[in-house]
Amino acid sequence: MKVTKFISILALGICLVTASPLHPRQAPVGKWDIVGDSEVAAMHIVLASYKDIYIIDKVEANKIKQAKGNPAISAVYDIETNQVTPLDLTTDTFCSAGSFFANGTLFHGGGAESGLGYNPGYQSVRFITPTDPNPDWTEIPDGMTTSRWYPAMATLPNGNVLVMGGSLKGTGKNNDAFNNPTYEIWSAGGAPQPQPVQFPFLVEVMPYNLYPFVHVMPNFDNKQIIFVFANTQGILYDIETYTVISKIPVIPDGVRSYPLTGNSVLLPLKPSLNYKPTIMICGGNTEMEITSPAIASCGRIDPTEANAQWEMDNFGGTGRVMPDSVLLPNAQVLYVNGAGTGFAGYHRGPKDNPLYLNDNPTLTPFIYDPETKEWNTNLAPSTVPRMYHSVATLVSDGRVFVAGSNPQPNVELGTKFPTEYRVEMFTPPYLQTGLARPVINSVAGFTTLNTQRVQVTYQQTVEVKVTKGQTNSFITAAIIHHGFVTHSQSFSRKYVLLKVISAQYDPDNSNNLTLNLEMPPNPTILPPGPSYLYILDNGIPATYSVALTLTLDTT
Ligand SMILES: *[C@@H]1O[C@H](CO)[C@@H](O)[C@H](O)[C@H]1NC(C)=O
Ligand SMILES: *[C@@H]1O[C@H](CO)[C@@H](O)[C@H](O)[C@H]1NC(C)=O
Ligand SMILES: [Cu+2]
Repeated sequence: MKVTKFISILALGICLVTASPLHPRQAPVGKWDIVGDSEVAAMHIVLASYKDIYIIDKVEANKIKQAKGNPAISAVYDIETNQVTPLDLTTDTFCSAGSFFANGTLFHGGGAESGLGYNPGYQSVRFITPTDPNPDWTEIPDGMTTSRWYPAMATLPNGNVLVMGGSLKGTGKNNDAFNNPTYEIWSAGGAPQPQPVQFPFLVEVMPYNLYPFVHVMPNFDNKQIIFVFANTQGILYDIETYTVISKIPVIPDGVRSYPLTGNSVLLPLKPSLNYKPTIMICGGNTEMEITSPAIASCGRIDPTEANAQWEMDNFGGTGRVMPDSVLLPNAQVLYVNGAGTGFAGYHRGPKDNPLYLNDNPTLTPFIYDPETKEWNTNLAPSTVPRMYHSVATLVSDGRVFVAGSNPQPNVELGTKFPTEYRVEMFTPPYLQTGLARPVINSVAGFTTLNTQRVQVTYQQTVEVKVTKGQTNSFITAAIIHHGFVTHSQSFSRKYVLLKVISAQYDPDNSNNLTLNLEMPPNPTILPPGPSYLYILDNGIPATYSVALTLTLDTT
C-alpha cells in the first residue's frame, strides 16, 4: 500500500519536471557570493571531506607561510568557516596532478623547478590522508624515475593510480626534446617503484599532448580500459594487455588540449542505460594566437561504440578556452570560468603594460542537460574574471566552490588580471526554488554522518533514511566521486546514478522515507575510495551529501 502511494507520487514528480520549460527571457538564475580568501592561489583543488578543500599552488610568494617560514603553496580551506590553514611541502607542485588511492590517501605527483626554499618537484610524489587526525603531506622527492610537468592521473578500478604523460621541463606547448610519452602506475603499497611504460599515442598527438584527458571506461569484464584524448584525437586502451583497442575519429573545429585548453566530461552514468559512457569535450582554440576566438563547440561520443562518431553542438553559443566543468547533483553539467580569446599561459611584456595571452573572460555560467541536450545560458554572471589557473568543484551542500585565476609567473596584485585570491560560491538554480530540501538522516545505520566516512561496497544494497523535502516527492540518488581539479580537468571524477530498489514511508512519520539503494556494480563504473552520496527530491539536493568510502573488500 505504501509502495503504491509512492509510485503515484513518483509519477506526479516526473510530470512536474517535464512540464517546467526554460524561460530564457526571465531574470537570470543562479547566484554568486564572494565568501573568502584562499590565501594560497588555487591552481589545483580537491574535495577532501564534506567541508575541507585542499588547495595546491606552485612556488610563489603567497599570503601565508608554512611552518618553517617560507610561503605556503598548499592549504586547507574550510567551507563552513572560510578559514585557511597552511600545509607543509618541500617540493614545487607547479602544474602537477593528483588522484585518490582506494585506501583513501590522495596521491599527488609532478611539478617544476626549485625556488623560495622549495626543492624541484618534477619527480616528486606526495601523499596526504584526509582522515588522519592532523593531515599533512609526506613526500618522496625522487619518487618517479622520470620528470613529469603537466601529467594526467586516474584512479584505476583496482585502486592504483595511473600517471600519464607530461613533459620533462616547463614549456608553452610540448616539443620532442621535452616530451615524456610514457605512463606509470602507482599502487597503494607504494612499492615496487613503478617503471614507465612507452605510450606512442602521446607522440602521435604532439605538440598538444600535455594534461591529456583520461577516463576509465565502465565494463562488466573487470577490464582496465581507458579513453585517452589529446589535441584532436582519442584512443581506447587496455592497460593490462598494453593494447590500443580502437582509435576515435578526429574531433571537428580545432584543438582541445593544453595550451589550447578545452574541457572533457564523462557524463553521468545511468543504470537505465547500462552505464553507457558518453564523453563530452567542449571549448579550446585553433591556434596559439592572442586574438584567436575560443572554440564554440562541443563534441559528444561514446568511444566504446563500434564506429563511434562525434555529435557536435555549439557550446551554448559562446566560445570558451579553459572552461571548468562541474557535474551537478541533478545530473546536469555546469560550465564556469574561462576566456573568450587566446590560450593558456602567463602575460607577456612588462608588468605595467602586460599583454595577456588570454582575455575576454567568460563570466556567465552555462548549464547543460545531457538528457535534453539543452543549454541554459540565462544565468547570473560572476564579477570575477577567472582564466588561466582557475578551478571549480561541487561541494557537499550542492553549491559550487570557484577560485583561482593567475596568469602571472609570480604573485601580482592590482593589475588587470591579478593573482586572484577571492573565493566565490555559486548557488545553482536548484537551490533557489524556495522549496524545502531533503535531509539524509542515516546511511547503512550510521546517524553521525560526515564525522567518519561510511564504508560500502559494490552492488551492496544500502539502507538510507531521509526526510523528504516536498509534498509531491520524487526521490533520486547518485554518487559523485569528485575529481582532483586543475587546468580545466577533474581527474577520476565520476557521477553514477543509483538504482532505487525500494522506497517506503515510515509508518509513524509520513515525511520520513526508508530507501534501499543499490551501490554501483563494479569499480570500473566508480573508482574505489572516497565518494559522496547525494539524495535529491524533485532535483533539489539534500542539505548535505554523505561521505562514503567504496571498498573493494567484499568480506
Ligand atoms: C595508502 O597507501 C599509501 C601509499 O602506500 C600510504 O602512504 C598510506 O599510508 C595508505 N593510507 C592508509 C590510510 O592506509
Ligand atoms: C524523521 O524526520 C525527522 C525530521 O526531519 C528527523 O528528525 C528524524 O530523525 C527522522 N526519523 C528517522 C527515524 O530517521
Ligand atoms: Cu599551468
